[in-house]
Amino acid sequence: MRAILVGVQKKGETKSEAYASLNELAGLVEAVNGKVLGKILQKRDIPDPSTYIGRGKVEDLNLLVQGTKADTVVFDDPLTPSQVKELEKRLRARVMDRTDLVLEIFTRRARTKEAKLQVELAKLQHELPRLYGKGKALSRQAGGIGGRGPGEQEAEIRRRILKKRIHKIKEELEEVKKRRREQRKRRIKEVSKEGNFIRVAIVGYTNVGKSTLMKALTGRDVFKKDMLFATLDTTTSSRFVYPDTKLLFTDTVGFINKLPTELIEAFKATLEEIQEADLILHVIDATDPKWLEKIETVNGILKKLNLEKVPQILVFNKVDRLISSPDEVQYLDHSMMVGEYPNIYVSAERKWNIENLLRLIVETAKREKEETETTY
Ligand SMILES: Nc1nc2c(ncn2[C@@H]2O[C@H](COP(=O)(O)OP(=O)(O)OP(=O)(O)O)[C@@H](O)[C@H]2O)c(=O)[nH]1
Ligand SMILES: [Mg+2]
Repeated sequence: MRAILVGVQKKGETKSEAYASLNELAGLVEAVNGKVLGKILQKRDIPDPSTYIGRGKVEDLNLLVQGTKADTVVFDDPLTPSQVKELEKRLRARVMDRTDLVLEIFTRRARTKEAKLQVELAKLQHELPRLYGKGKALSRQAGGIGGRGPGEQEAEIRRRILKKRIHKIKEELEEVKKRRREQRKRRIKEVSKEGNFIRVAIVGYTNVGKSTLMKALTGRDVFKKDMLFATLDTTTSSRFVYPDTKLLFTDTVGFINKLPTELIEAFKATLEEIQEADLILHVIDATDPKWLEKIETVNGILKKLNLEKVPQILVFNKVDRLISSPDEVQYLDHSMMVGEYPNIYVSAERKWNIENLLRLIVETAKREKEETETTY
């Protein structure tokens, strides 16, 4: 993919915010091994109904596309099917939006049956409403006037097929959910025999080091890589902190800004695991200048999943890039204090401060438990 990126700076948005979003989009293009050849940003409050950006900007874009021999133009915001069609005609290149790109990455990364089903569901649910506009366009092409043209009939057939498949996948995912629930029940029954247990979900923006932290905490080698959305599957692993207290950790898929709703919906089966967690380890890349915005994005998605009430610990990771030894952690303390949750600095890769994190988890979970017990 040789891509040009297009973003729009909307009302109430600063130029640097709009550029940050475009830079992230560039990361998504690289995640499918694409190359970014140029970026265009337009200041605009209301999108043009037929081309999203203004007509003049489309001309600039066209020159850039032809000049760089780009084959794809990626828009940072959702486009309507007719906008895609119009833009493709004018630019003579493939046009896609952020959602298409994220779906593409997820499709490539999905390995297990469950992940594949969830991604397929998200794609179908993304496509379904788009078929409505398409039918009319196809009819006009075929010369149909009024009523239901041949294009619309074709779209209707496709819609019916999609709906059937969606239904089938949902049924299969229900089965998966049931199996997972039973697995969890069995697991909990097993561990409760051994004493106390605390369920901890590792959550955060993509590429912050969740899987690496999982490995540092439990020794379980889960797939980790310097790429967006390395993890699509939920894995649980455990570790004893005291002879009678076991921590159960769950590694999850990474979040991202403007994560398509279809994907959030589709991944609910996997993310159900977080629902039952006593505690969320919200992992943050301490070296990322945009860490505060990313905390907000993650919290926004947690809210959509009805998880905003689960207590958190904010884990600032990758501090080995900021300091040269774990002893210097004290110099970092309190500079990043945010909100009501406890904070801690760690390096998952170098295993710095992991023992303190374990202590903090136990303390926080205990305190939360006491608080809920006194409230009722
Ligand atoms: N320097 C440094 N790099 C780290 C640390 N923790 C993780 N990384 C690196 O960050 C990259 C992402 O790590 P992952 O553990 O895959 O991140 P993730 O949050 O699971 O990512 P997704 O599953 O893609 O959402 C990898 O290249 C890791 O080696 C750390 O403490 N220090
Ligand atoms: Mg991961």
